[in-house]
Amino acid sequence: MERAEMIEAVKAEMPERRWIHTEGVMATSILLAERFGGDPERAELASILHDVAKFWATDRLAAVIADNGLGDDWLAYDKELWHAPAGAWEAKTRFGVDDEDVLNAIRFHTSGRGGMSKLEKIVWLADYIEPGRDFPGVDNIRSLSEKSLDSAILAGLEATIGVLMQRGRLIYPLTIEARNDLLRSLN
Ligand code: DGI
Ligand code: FE
Ligand code: FE
Ligand code: FE
Repeated sequence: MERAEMIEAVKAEMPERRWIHTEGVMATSILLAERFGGDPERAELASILHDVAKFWATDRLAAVIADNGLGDDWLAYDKELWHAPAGAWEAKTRFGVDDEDVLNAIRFHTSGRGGMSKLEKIVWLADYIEPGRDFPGVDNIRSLSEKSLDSAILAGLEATIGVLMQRGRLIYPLTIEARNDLLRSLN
C-alpha cells in the first residue's frame, strides 16, 4: 500500500491524540535512524503502523493472536502488550508489509526483546521519547539518546520495569531479556 493511503487508513483506526503520538514517533524514528546509521524509510514505515491495533477491543486482539498462532505467550501477560503482535499481523495481512525487520519492529515495540535489530531499537526508543511523551525521567532518556541508542533504551526499560513492579504487575520475560541483553553489551 502506498504511504499516503496507509496514513489515512491508520488515522481512521485511532483518536486524534493517538495519531499525533504516531506522527511524533515517525519524526523521532527518522531522526534516530539518521543519527545512528539506520534506515529512515523503514523506521518511518514501522512507526506509521506501530500502534494500528492500539484501539482494538481486547477480544479482537486476543482472537487475532490466538487464531494466527502469533504468540508464544503474549496472552498470559498484560493486555497492554497485545496491540504490538496484533499490529504486526495487521501490517502484514492488511497493509502488505513483508519486510521481517519492519514487522519485528512493530511486534516488539512495547516489550523489546533480547538481540533487537537496529530498526527495532530505533522504533522502541522513538515510541518512548517522541515529543508528546511527558513522564518523569523522559528528558534524561532524551539526552541519553543524543549519544547512545543502547544506553537510552536500557534506561527506558529499567524505568518501565520499575513502574510495573511498583504497581505489582507482571513483567513480560522478553522485557527482562531486552534489559539484560543491553546491560551485557554495554559492559
Ligand atoms: O502504545 P504506547 O502507549 O505508545 O506505548 P507501548 O506500546 O510502549 O505500551 C505501553 C505500555 O505497556 C507501557 O506503559 C507499559 C505497558 N506494559 C505492560 N506490561 C509490560 C509493558 N511494557 C513492557 N515493556 N513490558 C511489559 O511486560
Ligand atoms: Fe504501542
Ligand atoms: Fe514503548
Ligand atoms: Fe506508541
